[in-house]
Amino acid sequence: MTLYVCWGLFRTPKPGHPCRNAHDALLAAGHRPDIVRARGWGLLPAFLNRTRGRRQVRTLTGQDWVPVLVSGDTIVQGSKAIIGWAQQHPRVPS
Ligand SMILES: N[C@@H](CCC(=O)N[C@@H](CS)C(=O)NCC(=O)O)C(=O)O
Repeated sequence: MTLYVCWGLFRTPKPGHPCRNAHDALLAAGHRPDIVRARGWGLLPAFLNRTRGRRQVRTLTGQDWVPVLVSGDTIVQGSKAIIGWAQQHPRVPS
């Protein structure tokens, strides 16, 4: 499972940093996603946004916004959708 985030998982005042909120929800559901930083900035022209993470986000979703979760064949874009997914898919211990 991979979570694409912007520059990191820093904490901000409420309503909180979307990437951090998504990560917290995944942890609370028992997941330990690999983190890929997209860096860059979506409002910059594409040629200035050539990090590996950002290229992958574009390829996966056709847009630049993170967080994006990839779990198997499932792609979930946006913190609220990821939080909902995490609540519905708690990790089942093996
Ligand atoms: N409503 C979105 C907002 C997400 C958001 O603000 N993402 C920022 C990073 S924290 C972003 O992708 N900004 C554009 C960019 O970094 O290119 C959500 O909750 O997921």
